[in-house]
Formats: sequence, C-alpha cells, structure tokens
Amino acid sequence: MFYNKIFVLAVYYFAAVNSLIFENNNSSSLNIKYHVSSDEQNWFQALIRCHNAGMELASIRSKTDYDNLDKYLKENGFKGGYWLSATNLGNGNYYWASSGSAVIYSNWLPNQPDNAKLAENKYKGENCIQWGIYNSNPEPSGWNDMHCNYKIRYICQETDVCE
Ligand SMILES: [Ca+2]
Repeated sequence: MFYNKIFVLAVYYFAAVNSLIFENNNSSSLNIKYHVSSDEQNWFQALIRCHNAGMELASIRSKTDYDNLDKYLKENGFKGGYWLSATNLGNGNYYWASSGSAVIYSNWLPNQPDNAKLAENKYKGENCIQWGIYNSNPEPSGWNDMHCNYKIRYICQETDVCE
C-alpha cells in the first residue's frame, strides 16, 4: 500500500503542468504538496476554499517547510502575497487554523508583525499571516501580518502522512 501511494504521488508530481504541485521531500514523515491559487480571497474564504478542495490552507511548521516552499515559489515565478493559515484572532496568540497548532517556528519579515492600523483596514489592525508582501515586487521572503479581509491569492497544501 505504501509503495502504491508513493507511485501515485510520483506520477501526479511528474505529470503536473507548470509545476503547480510541489513535493516536499524532507527527512520528516510528511510529504507536502502545495497549490497556489489563481483567485484572490479574504483569509476566511481562503480557509474554506482549500478545505472544500480537499486540502488545507498552508501551514509552515519548520524551517524545512519554509525553505522548500520558498524555493518552490521562486523557481515557479510566483510573486505576490499569499495567505497562510495562521491567525491570532482567537486569543491573541498565533495558531495555524488548519491544524490548531500553535505557531512555534516563525520567519517574519523585518519589522513584522506590526499589527498596522491603517485607514484602509479601518484601523482594526492585522491578524492573519501572509507569505511575503502582496504589493511588493520583487517579492520578499518571510511573513507579514495583514488585515484578514484583504483579498489576495493563497496557498493550499495536501499532506500525506506515511505511517
Ligand atoms: Ca504587517
């Protein structure tokens, strides 16, 4: 069963057009495939759309995850900001909403998170994590807290746990 699953994953990977799928071959037991959306949604809708597609809004739990996703985005020319699944709307601490795990590993951009209270977000601050800065080009690597209602692209992930 295990090898069948690996074979299917391998075929899926190599058949992927334009490398929209990324296989995270790290030393952990997790194989993660990332999908970058073509549509733009607020954070809440991004969470729902990934779930409805049978996936999860992406979570970055280690430096390995971070490095692999960074490499994938750069190699495939993805520029812009993308929602990840972390928010601090619950109790003020950041959690990955897809899994309920606390954000332990982090990789904030310089001067972030700043919980910026801007006129464009009605001075309500920033409570959801995005990868990069949505209106910056070239796209910096790292995280920014951003107002959850902004509509930007998002990253879903498929996680296959091998036991
Ligand atoms: Ca910010």
